[in-house]
Amino acid sequence: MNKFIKAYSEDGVGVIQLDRPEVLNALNRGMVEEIVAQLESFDRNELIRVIVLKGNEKAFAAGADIEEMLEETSLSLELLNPFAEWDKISLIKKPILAAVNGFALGGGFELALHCDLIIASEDAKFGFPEVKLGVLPGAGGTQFLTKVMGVRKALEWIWLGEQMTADVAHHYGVINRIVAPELVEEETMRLAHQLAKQAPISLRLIKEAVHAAADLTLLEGKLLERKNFYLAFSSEDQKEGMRAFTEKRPPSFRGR
Ligand code: DAK
Repeated sequence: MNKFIKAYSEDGVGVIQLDRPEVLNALNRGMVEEIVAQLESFDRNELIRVIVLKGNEKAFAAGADIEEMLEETSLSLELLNPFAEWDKISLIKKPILAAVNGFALGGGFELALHCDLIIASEDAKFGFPEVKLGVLPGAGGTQFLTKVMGVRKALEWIWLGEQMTADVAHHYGVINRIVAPELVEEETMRLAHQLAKQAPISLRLIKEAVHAAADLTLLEGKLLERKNFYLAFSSEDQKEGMRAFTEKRPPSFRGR
């Protein structure tokens, strides 16, 4: 039984709602464990094709739980290695969409950056306030933001610890879409259902190849893409997609 999240599914879309509204969805260890376990469960579930992560109207997540962090020591972190849990998010093969209303700060921003697409409200606020707490982003923030914005802009935002508006985040390619606050969930689900109709194997092979582009040389990336291209040809969905085209009907993909 989950204590810090709610999870449900809707026509092939698995939804995870962060649910600690009294602390703006501050991420404690238990909540991160529940999120990761639920992501892995959706990833294994053949009926789920796309995953949505959302918060509430005030916050996606206002960072890691500061009360909990206060108790940490270098040794407790080294021994527990809580970041290993976060690494599991990067291993999820299905598309993950973040629906962001309000604050996505610190670990909350990092959680959104672990997602493949980010849909945000006009009044969403993104940022890394860690510098004001005497630490630094630890769940990949310095790496994710730098890969998207470049060194100078990432340094400016992470050093100053200021909150970025949705417009600025959109300008730098940090988020995909901006919509009115009351439409964030609707637009995210619309996009999720649209993706859920695509060939699931294509989606996962594309996700792997596109994410790899950030780390590989052009030649290495092209070789990975090619391997995935060959792999797609052993799926029933490839036959179905191409046959449907020649028969002038919409394809019906089964993820096989
Ligand atoms: N932790 C704990 N409680 C929090 C919280 C947080 N991060 N953010 C908000 N709250 C609580 C507030 O204390 C307040 O509780 P009560 O006073 O009502 O008991 C309640 O949520 C409502 O917050 P505010 O009253 O402050 O609401 P406002 O609208 O006035 O302000 C705010 C919203 C987002 C600007 C403000 O709450 C704020 O500055 N929050 C803290 C932002 C922040 O510094 N976040 C932490 C960044 S460091 C790790 C993985 C990841 C990380 C670290 C370790 N491991 C795996 C080990 C990540 C680190 C971070 O995220």
